[in-house]
Amino acid sequence: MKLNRSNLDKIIAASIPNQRNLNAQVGIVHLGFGAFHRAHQALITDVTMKELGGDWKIVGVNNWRAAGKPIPETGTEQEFAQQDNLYTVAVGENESVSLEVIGAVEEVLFSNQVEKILAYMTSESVKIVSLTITEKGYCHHPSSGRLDVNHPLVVHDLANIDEPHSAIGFLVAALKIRKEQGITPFTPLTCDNLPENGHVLKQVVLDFAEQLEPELATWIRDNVQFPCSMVDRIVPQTTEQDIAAISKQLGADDQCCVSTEPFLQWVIEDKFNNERPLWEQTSISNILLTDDVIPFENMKLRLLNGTHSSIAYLGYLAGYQTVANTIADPDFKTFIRYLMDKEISPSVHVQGIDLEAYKDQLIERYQNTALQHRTWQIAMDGSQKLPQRFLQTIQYGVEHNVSTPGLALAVAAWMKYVSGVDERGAAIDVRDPMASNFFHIWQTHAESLDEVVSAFLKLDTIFSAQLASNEVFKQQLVEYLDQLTQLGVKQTLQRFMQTHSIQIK
Ligand code: NAI
Ligand code: CS2
Repeated sequence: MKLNRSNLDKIIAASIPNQRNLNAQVGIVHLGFGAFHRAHQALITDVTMKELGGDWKIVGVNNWRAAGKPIPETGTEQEFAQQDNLYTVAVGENESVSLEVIGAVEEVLFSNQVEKILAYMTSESVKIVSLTITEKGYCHHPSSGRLDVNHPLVVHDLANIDEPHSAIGFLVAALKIRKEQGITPFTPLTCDNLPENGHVLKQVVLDFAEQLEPELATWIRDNVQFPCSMVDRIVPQTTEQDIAAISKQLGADDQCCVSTEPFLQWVIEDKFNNERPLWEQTSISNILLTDDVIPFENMKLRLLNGTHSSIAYLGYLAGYQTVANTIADPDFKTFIRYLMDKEISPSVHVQGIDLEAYKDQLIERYQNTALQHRTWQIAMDGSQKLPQRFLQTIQYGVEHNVSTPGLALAVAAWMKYVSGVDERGAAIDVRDPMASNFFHIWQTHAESLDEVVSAFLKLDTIFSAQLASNEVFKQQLVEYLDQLTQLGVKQTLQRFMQTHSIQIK
């Protein structure tokens, strides 16, 4: 039996949509209709319509062209259509899994269906265009936050604004039409893991518009709000095993399901051009509208994502395939908690949060065996992630006399990881827009780790000038890279904890 509208009444193993969300009108376009959006914003909006009503159905767009993937013959977009745009969110905690069938989606489009996408994005009924396009989707330089005007997608879209390939191109093309037709702008709402994500999105949109049509840039600057938001829910890429297990539990075939954890959090800057769903008035807790998201972003990007990436690089190199497997190793669990307590927490200043309880909960979340969250998946796109996950915390430490050798070890593990060879000599499938740069560095300087580190520190889209010229940081990188190469991860961690008198828990 297929999951679709005609079979909904046969589904007994899950909560199912009601007529309010099934029959609502479109109010949101989402660019980057991936696993996270389906388990977080789309689910929250689904509950909002179920409980409070409102026309907030979602049109999802998968920017496969921008992602460098061929347009698939089959895949999410077509399989959504075959399921009447219904899908299941499986919420798992260790042995227990509960299912929610989501009815918030109107349709899912390929990114080459430009006319249809722009028709939705320029419709007065669409009040929000949200994004989860991955850090690399912003076509920006992570160290400066400015648009990379030489990015192939940006070059294409500036010359073909009526046929955009990038998410930024789609946003500017749609805002241009809304300006010309006197239609109130939508609110671009970024839900990506970037510090001050709304400010980053505004900057790259303005940089793009300035290149295209300066008066459009002025109009956007004066009329369009770009709220920041902090988003949190661990949502691994869906595997074939997930699809089989969820379909079996559901009692219907669902090719578009996702698996996630019970925890979710969404902190949103209350700065919208237009109406929005009343997400914070639903039965879902941990949704906050506020004037200042940045302290919450710093807390999450540094304490969760900083330790997530540490687990990813150190865990993968040590041979651990998942977060849960890695954190089950006492050496790793102790090191990760040390990072949280001694190196990252001093840079986190957020009101109204019990940070000790938050960190305890993070460790529990990592231990959740219901999620097969691969270290390989988290390890991807490090060139876009390192600044906000490691480097800004290290920079804070330099400025505030907080020693961060553990984070330097994590950066060294990243450098080792992107060499493309693990400590057993096996090849690593490195996914990163700058992967070729990293391979070139290792091929050119493999004889001298000092030269490898110096070459990496010259990558100014990743490392700020201050950090690149910090001799203590550089020496730490050379020392740990040498230890990782000579001793492997486990012994390096054990030596680190002996040196710093850290008791294994
Ligand atoms: P995913 O791989 O399932 O989906 C990524 C989406 O981004 C796809 O629709 C893809 O077409 C699009 N995309 C990829 N590269 C692009 C580009 N260069 N330009 C435009 N679109 C592009 O990944 P998932 O899990 O949905 O995560 C997406 C983002 O959501 C993450 O990068 C992160 O910023 C944020 N996020 C993810 C969480 C998670 O646990 N998965 C949790 C919190 C935030
Ligand atoms: C992960 C994040 O893949 C990654 O980089 O660290 O997607 C992480 O799962 C989320 O930020 C959790 O909210």
